[in-house]
Amino acid sequence: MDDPQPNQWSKAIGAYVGVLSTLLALATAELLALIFPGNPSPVFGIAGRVIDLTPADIRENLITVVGTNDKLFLGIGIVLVVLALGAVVGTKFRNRPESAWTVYVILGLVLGVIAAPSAYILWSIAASVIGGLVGWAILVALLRRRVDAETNQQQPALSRRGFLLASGVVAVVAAGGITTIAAIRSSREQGVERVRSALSLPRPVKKALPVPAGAAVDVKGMTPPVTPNDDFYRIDTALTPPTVDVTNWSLSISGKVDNPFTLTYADLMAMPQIQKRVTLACVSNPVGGDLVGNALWQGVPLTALLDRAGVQPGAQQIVGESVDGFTVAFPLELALDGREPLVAVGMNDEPLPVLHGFPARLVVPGLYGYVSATKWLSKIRLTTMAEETPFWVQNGWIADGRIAAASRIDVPSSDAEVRVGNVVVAGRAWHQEVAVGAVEVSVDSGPWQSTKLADSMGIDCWRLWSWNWAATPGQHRIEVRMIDANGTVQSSRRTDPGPGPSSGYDQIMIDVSD
Ligand SMILES: Nc1nc2c(c(=O)[nH]1)N[C@H]1C(S)=C(S)[C@@H](COP(=O)(O)O)O[C@H]1N2
Ligand SMILES: [Mo]
Repeated sequence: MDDPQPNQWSKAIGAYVGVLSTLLALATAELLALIFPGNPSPVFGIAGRVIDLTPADIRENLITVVGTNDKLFLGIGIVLVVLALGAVVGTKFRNRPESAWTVYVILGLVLGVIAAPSAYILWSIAASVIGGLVGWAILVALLRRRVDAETNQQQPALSRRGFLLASGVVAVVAAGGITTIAAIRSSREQGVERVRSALSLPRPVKKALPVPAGAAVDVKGMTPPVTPNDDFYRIDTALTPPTVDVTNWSLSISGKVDNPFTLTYADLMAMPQIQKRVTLACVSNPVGGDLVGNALWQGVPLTALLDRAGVQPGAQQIVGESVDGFTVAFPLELALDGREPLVAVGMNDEPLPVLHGFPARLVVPGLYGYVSATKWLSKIRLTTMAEETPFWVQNGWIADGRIAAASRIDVPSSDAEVRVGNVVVAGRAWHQEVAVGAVEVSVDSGPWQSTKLADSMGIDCWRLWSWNWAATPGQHRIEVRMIDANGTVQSSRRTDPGPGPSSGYDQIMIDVSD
């Protein structure tokens, strides 16, 4: 085989150096982002915009998508795109790297603007442009050319050895920088976790009733009445959960109020707190899905904050904004109809876990998370409907976020080995606002049969149910449906989530052996 053409070699070297230069540019910008106000990370910022701008046809799955480790792939994808751009720039400018500076500055500017968290655009631009200039300096240092005095021809300023050595050093520095960034990020997370675990919740002025012993269904594999924090589903747009320093955190109440005010964490902790057990659900939960959890929340009643602020007559909705700029909104009247929304600081007798919104979040009984449950809460605003459209509604989800009637089968799981005879079928049902009236099951499209409801934990919570099935050999299909306290049967129309909640009966297929 012949040697590759010299020109192809120089292209490959240009691409390689271009990749190295953008890797170091990104590492520099990310490192600066850790120090700069607002922590304007280019990679996480761009990922946030990608999530915001995802087109309508994939929008339906958006909430669940960002709830999984697809976020990691999004981050890696963004880095790869930037490195690919670097390869192109390195190839194009391999013989005149000095003049590439405009490209690096423009790329830095564009990235900085796109990635900017709302209030920190200048810091974001500064981080990306400085990163870009460092990348350019690397390109120049490695690809610089000089004119040979004897032949009067251009040739690389670095010897082959010098080039290998220098590019090796750059690669090591970039790898070291990225490791450092990861280490700083994780130590920040641990720092917040240390602060959080040292905190304790004040004694509530009103405690929730204890969970009745009969609220559980005692069968192997069945969901407990209250979801432990580690098992509670997590859905949000945050690539990494915001790490909030409680000594600097504050919560402001503003907009159409007479007396806008701001609370520190200490202020909030000093206010009378109550406990409430509430089932939180995600609108993108498919039929039979797991994006629902029941916890004991502790916090300050939202109405206490509204009373202190003095809501003006023109106010129509409550907007909750997080430290990372995510917003939800729900009608003011739903906060005032007695359902007792909370600014929650505690979850199952612990300070709110970081993943679930530390230091404070909104919890509004009966409303889906996407319209109500702002985690890492920093601002509450009273506005008119026209003034502000919340995040998920901008993304096509319906504005009415009341939780629909739903039921599901938890056991047996579809892959369970089931023998002929008595089999316990059990699950959960919920219809906050109205309450569960009855749960029925049907085997192989046979008649609907009543199940036994476990004790209620209150209308804001799901209710467990169970049914003794005399299982016969063969394959069977079991369906479940809920009838609410008003006698309304849950909708049987099968729909997927988006732009509203899913509907239809959950079912399992079971193979029963002799
Ligand atoms: N800051 C912030 N809060 C948020 C979200 C988010 O993306 N960012 N997602 C909401 C959605 S869609 C749901 S269903 C709930 C989920 O809360 P959890 O993760 O504690 O279960 O949080 C809500 N609060
Ligand atoms: Mo959600």
